[in-house]
Amino acid sequence: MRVDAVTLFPGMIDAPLSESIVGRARAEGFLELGFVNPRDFTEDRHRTVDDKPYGGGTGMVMMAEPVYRALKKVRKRGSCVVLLTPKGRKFDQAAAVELSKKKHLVFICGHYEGIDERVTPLADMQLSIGDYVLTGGEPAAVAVIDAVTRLIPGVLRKGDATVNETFEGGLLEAPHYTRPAVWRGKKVPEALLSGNHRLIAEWRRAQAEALTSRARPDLAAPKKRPSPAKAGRKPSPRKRGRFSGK
Ligand code: 6GU
Repeated sequence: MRVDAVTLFPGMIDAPLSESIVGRARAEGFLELGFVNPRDFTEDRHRTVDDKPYGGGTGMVMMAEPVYRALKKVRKRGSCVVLLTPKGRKFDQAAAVELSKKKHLVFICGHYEGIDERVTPLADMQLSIGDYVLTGGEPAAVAVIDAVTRLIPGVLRKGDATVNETFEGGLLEAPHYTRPAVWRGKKVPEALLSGNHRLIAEWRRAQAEALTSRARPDLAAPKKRPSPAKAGRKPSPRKRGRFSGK
């Protein structure tokens, strides 16, 4: 797969994606990652890429023309252009699977307060990695490219399997353990030491279900609309999840 990133800060993407499994995928040619910098498509002496927002307000806005020219340089027929923005559709495993089937992805990374709105129609899709604000789209591009790369056939070796993992089948993964069998008085669950593969599979399934309903009730519950009688009521405390501050 070919991926290009339109970014003012290529190092923010290149460096983290040079390590570990994605670094190896690049070295072995499963992923070709390129960068194009809007600053290289400016014509003024200061190589200006941003300007003050019309209508006033804080921060700077990335200018449309340098981004447009950078995109034009890398976009081909069949490219899928993804704009990274907190206003986008929430990135999840299903989106990663969808993107992993494309031949060429182009990520546009905004910085400062965002990009001139007139470039948004150039994108086929807008993605956000969650409900929080980053300094720019680059860390989001890293997350998305990482999640997509590991789905490219051949990138993961046997033993790094993508089956039975978290979010496949809508469940979190059962906990993992490795040697020693007793560590500082804490034992590995009996079922995992049994050597009985059916028992182990059943234990993992039960753990995954229990963990998911505790930690992520939103994943566990088949999406149900509240009955009219319950509408507007708070969920019972137990259903609010383990990271809800309780
Ligand atoms: Cl894609 N960009 C920025 N700037 N912030 C984000 C984001 C993207 N996703 C979540 N927060």
